[in-house]
Amino acid sequence: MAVQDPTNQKEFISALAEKHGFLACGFARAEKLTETEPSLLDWLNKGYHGKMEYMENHFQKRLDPSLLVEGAKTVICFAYNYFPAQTSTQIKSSTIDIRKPSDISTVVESKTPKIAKYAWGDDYHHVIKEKLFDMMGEIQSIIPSFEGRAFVDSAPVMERQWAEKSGLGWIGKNSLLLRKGVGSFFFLAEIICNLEIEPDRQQTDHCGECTACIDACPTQAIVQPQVIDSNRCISYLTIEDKTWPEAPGEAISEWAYGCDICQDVCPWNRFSQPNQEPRFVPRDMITWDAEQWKNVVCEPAQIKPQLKKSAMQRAGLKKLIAQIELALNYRPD
Ligand code: B12
Ligand code: SF4
Ligand code: SF4
Repeated sequence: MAVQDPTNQKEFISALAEKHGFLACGFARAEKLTETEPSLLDWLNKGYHGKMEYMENHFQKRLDPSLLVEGAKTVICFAYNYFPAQTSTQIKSSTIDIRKPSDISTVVESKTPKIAKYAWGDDYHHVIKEKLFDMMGEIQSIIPSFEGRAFVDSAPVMERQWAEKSGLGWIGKNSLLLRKGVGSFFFLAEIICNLEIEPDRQQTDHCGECTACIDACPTQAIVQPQVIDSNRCISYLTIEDKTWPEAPGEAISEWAYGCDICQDVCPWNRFSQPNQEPRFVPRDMITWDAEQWKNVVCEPAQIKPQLKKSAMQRAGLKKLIAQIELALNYRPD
């Protein structure tokens, strides 16, 4: 059968990815990430993972896909756009320069608590997992010997390293995967499988002399190019650190959940195009004014319908409300 020819398998899977709305798909050989081992160890030893203890687990599995999926030969990497249409309309219809730290957010969410764009719609874990499962079914029906597992932010997989290896883009100084002509507002996902498929070529780095993300980070969390100290990162504090903010909390920014600053300022994100995913249509709260947010602080139950199927549930209601209150009280120097 024609699809058993390696080149055709690649074309077939790439076409499936396109059909399911992925903006890109790339292939890497499922070998151990030997060159990443010392820097991962260093990152953990410095405590840059903060209280995310799960990052300390499965050290070898994190580096070696064959320990995660028996018989793994190829890591198929996917990128799925989440850049919201609202924001892009604002950019295109005005004189905003998204290389400046606060511009996108200023227009869309002026004086209101900010929420990272990745969380404006339904939880991506569910949306993308569903697509990966559908694709695996379709692959198996054409290639019966296919065996694999799907991942999206759900297991010890170094997703940006695999995406870089598979030619999807390069790891920028903000540590995120950037793609030429696209930017970084996309999720990463993988299928690790037993098919032997010709790997794609790794792309070159296109950050050049730019340091916009490092300069704009309000908490100096990008301690050196590509290295994030989570303890300082607003995204970590507002999503992952269950003990933050300690009462009485001190406002550090207007971000109530996540942080997009090191992406908003990146010149490559000028190329961002609105996503086409119906389930990523933003919740109403994205357009709430300060009064509506203040009402939520008084009556937290009001926000519950907005959190249905949302990734924001990860923070927990109590933490989220505390962060909304802090963000409302934030006064820049
Ligand atoms: C833990 C985690 C976080 C943590 C830590 C961030 C980080 N950069 O690691 C926190 C909570 C802070 C976080 C925040 C965000 N995250 Co996050 N996160 C993850 C997760 C689950 C694991 C990442 C990981 O393995 N980190 C561990 C460290 C060791 O990895 P590393 O950064 O690659 O570390 C390398 C460097 O430090 C370097 N290094 C170390 N020392 C040295 C020295 C030198 C000289 C050099 C050159 C390099 C170097 O080597 C290390 C190993 O390769 C991934 C999903 C996944 N499974 O991959 C999502 C993921 C990276 N996150 C994602 C997103 C969207 C975000 C946010 C944008 C969300 C938001 N808007 O708030 C922010 C962005 C913050 C930022 N600038 O990174 C997306 C990124 C998509 C993309 N286009 O890249 C991912 C891939 C999830 C997904 N499936 O889409 N995240
Ligand atoms: S997400 Fe925000 S706080 Fe974290 S590194 Fe980027 S700009 Fe800094
Ligand atoms: S802002 Fe500049 S340095 Fe940072 S990731 Fe984008 S291009 Fe690279």
